[in-house]
Amino acid sequence: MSSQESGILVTDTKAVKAALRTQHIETPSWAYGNSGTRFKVFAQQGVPRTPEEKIDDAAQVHRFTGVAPTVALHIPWDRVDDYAALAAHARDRGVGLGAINSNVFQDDDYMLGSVTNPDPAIRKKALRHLLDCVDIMDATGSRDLKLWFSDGTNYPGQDDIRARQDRLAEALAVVYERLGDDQRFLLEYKLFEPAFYTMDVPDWGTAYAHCMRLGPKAQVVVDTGHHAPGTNIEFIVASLLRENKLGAFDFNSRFYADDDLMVGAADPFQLFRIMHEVVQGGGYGEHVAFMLDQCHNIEPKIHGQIRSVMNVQEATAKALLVDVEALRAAQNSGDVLGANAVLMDAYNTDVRPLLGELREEMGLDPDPVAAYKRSGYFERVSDERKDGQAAGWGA
Ligand code: LRH
Ligand code: MN
Ligand code: MN
Repeated sequence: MSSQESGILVTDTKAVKAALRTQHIETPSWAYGNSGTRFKVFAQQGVPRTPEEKIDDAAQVHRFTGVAPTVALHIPWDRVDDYAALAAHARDRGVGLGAINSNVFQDDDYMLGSVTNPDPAIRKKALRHLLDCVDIMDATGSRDLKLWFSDGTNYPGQDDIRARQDRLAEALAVVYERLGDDQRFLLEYKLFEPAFYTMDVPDWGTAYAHCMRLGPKAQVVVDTGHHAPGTNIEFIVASLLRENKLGAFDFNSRFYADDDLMVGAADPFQLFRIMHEVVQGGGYGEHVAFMLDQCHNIEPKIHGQIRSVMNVQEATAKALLVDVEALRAAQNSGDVLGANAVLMDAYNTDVRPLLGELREEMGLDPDPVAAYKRSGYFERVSDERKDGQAAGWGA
């Protein structure tokens, strides 16, 4: 959407802004509650006590960024009696409910696995939960069911690797059959943790193989924090897009493992490279969901979510600025450094003024963080939520 003329980047900013205006970044309900590491959960002021209050906070992120119109739920962390009423509450606050995240990792029963557990009774219980989540999707109008399994083994010989894959395939097939025409499941992989010898869905290859067998309603989700150090995530993104199997991202940053830090904080260049593949691979649209999967353990949460949304926007804007014609020409003529320079030109562009303009055109403050701070929301809810139990992991 841009062209290089005598060293100056000439850009069709209108087209870039139009594309950015339609961006949809989903925030996770669990980002608003208390969180921590396995060593300590630090309680913060003003933290929501209920799923409704988490939605209220998510609505603030949308109010100031204009591109975060949905919030993902995690079940049973966000258990309520009436999910249709929760969806109505969200609508009332100007947002919608997004992906339903299943949780088959918190019960004592799941010590040796959920859907891959050697005990059929526990497998049945886990499957029941996944099907219950689809019922919830029916009530909330959610399209996506996110499946992450903590299942795996710690010791060689502990269980049969192939039998566990068979049990997984069996459960996934039942869930797939239960999905409505407009629903999908997103299968998430993770290299390690909590299991350390084998995870049952450790990588995109395993997730892809299971999804491929089932059909188009089974898609892979790439959680950016779930890879070995040095993994070329943009290659995975490009490959999944080629196969029409990239369903979503769980965005976050990592230095070492599943750190769940703010997306774009640790490695904004990697985020840009990922977004470049998304844009070039035809993944920029509602069929690839951009979700945040983060926890703000030491920083303020709503502010942290606003920053994260802005970080994704900035990386996207840069990816949209890549001069594709110049890139192709350089690539096709074997101009290695010329091609690299085209990408770097886009990456090194300061897109903050463009995003400020876009926000003004959308009727928003150009500086979402400042506007949020000025709004007094945090002070108000800190006061209102003084009493009662703050929501947090496991709540
Ligand atoms: C697992 C994971 C998965 C869970 C979330 C809380 O590490 O990324 O997406 O649902 O964290
Ligand atoms: Mn995740
Ligand atoms: Mn994770």
